[in-house]
Amino acid sequence: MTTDQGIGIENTDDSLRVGARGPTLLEDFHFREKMMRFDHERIPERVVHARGSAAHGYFQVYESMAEYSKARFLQDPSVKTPVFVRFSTVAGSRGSADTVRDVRGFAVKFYTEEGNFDLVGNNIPVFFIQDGIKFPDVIHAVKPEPHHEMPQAASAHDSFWDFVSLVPETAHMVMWAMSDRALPRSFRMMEGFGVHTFRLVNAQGVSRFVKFHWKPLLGVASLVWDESQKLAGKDPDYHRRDLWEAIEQGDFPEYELGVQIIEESDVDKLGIELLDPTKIVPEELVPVRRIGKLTLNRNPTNFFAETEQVAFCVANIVPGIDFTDDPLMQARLFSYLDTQLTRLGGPNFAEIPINRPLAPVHNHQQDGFHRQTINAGRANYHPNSLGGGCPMLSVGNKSGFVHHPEKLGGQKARVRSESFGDHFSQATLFFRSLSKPEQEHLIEALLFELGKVERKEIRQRVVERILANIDGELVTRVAEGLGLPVPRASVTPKGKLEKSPALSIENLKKESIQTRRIAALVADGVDAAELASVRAAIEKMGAKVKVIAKRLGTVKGAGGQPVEVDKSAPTTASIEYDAVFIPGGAASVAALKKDGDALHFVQEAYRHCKALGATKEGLELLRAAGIAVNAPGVVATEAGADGGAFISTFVAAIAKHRHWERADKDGVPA
Ligand code: HDD
Repeated sequence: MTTDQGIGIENTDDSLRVGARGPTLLEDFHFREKMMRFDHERIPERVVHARGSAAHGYFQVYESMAEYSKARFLQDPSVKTPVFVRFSTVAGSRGSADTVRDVRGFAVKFYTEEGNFDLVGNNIPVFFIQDGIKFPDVIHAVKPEPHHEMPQAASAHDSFWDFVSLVPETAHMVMWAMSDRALPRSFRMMEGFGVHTFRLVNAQGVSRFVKFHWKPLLGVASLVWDESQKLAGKDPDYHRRDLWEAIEQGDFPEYELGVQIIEESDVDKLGIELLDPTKIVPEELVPVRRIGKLTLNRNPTNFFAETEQVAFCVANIVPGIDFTDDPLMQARLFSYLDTQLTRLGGPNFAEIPINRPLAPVHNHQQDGFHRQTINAGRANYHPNSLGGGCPMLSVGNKSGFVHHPEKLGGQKARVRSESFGDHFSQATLFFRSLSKPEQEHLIEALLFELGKVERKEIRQRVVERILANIDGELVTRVAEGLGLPVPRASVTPKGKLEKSPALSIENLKKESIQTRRIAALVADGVDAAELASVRAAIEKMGAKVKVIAKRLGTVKGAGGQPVEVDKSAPTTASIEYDAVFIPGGAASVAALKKDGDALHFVQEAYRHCKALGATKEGLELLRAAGIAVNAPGVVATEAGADGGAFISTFVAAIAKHRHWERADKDGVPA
């Protein structure tokens, strides 16, 4: 151990003092340095997306994209481009819970040979507003209210809904934010979107419009609201832990990069304003082509140095990709650079290790707080002869960034194009594309959020001015649920599609149980052989089984053999698992039936529509919990698992993720 000056430290536990009980000496340079450093450990958190978790990995393109883009990292399938990816919530502060209802950030920094490319996206493909000049307004409205700094990490309050009710361009994103998309099961199981329309530009200078997508290979899955709220208390780090553990266990999260490429000449035919970030291009109109894969395979070494200090910037771009005139994007080009000055304390943040490009940096930038580079020589200007003209412009080797020479003309004015005027048709498309259970969840979310709004006129305005323009059933159910008069719906869907199946999570599931967590409830007397065989079969398919008992240590199997316990009941809960298994064993099940925690565990899992499996006496625990053993997603067999269809049926039930069709779930308490 040394001081910051490299001087060896022989004692760091006692300050330097006069006599064993006397005062501390000012001379104690080690104490002063240690305390000074501690006193200044905090930096301002991000003004949005303060809470995040990140991982290292790499990106590989499947085949050369030279036809569309000259970006070097999109040319050669054998090249692995290093990446750093940060996932985040938007509204909460650094210490808030992971599972709140919110948009999730999905920011990817590609360290390409040609410099850094940052794709700073979200898990929702549209945004609340059309012009970045309104960003401070929407964020002020959604963040805790200024007079009492409440509520934390939640949109269920007056100022957010006041804003929504007065700004109809929020309608589409509000539908997404109230849907299950805002409650991801895991960062590994959510889509990502670049949101804006970008350009891809090839070596011939031909530009095409592009929308970027991230498609998780594990499929898309969400939590339910009751579960999310409980998780926020039981494990506020639920998503962070999930990402960390998956990578530690070698279950590397993977996402395919998708592109929707649109020829400039096809824009009019498409009939969608590509510069409006409140609009999607439905995948049914322009298919998503999967062009490469992102793999996250290494956890950060130090949270602060990497996850906290990483600075993403929409303006970090490489030749072959370019911006558009989307007014939200244009504002972002400024904001991300600017915000780091306060957050990272000066203009040299690109020199922090996590932000440094792998590509060499040569320019005349100099000085400023925290400068690391030691510029050599006398010439810190261009052009110069004293430095031999260095650094040379990137002209000869064609690697210099040349902005796409878009032709522009017009009058200077603060105006919004009429083509940005349709605020509701895609909100309607989104709602109508959801499955019935997803629609139910969305309605329940609105009843929760608006139910928390104190001012009646705000609730009424949201219903009348926003929801009434989206869907008749939606506005009726919400108005009735809030005890408000039902306004007449006035819905005029304009798009080419009635529905876009790609918008429904139900269509984005993967028939796999890979990385799912299954709880096995046991007590002394458990049928250990049965537990072991079911566990082995499930784990062979990539899921993880955790044995849960009242206490840590071991329980006695029916034949006397010890069974290792992974988690004690007080330290865990059903909400941390995707499914529950109750093995037989008369004494074990008799004990569980008398155990309130065990009954609550299965009832809660049932209410959250998770798969439940039980064999032999295990069925009695279900019955004691008031659960029908033939309910959807309940896989129960009086016989043992061996030789029967139990395993395959249970695995299929887990792969379905949730069994929304359980009509009687309200009859089971939890
Ligand atoms: Fe933003 C952070 C995503 C609109 C201004 N934003 C931030 C992060 C993500 C996004 C993922 C966290 C990056 C990280 O992990 O460090 N933001 C989006 C998306 C938007 C969007 C997908 C709409 C398409 N943002 C947006 C606008 C503005 C900003 C319109 C301002 C004009 N965003 C910021 C910021 C942040 C930020 C204030 C805070 C911390 C940071 O940049 O580094 O500059």
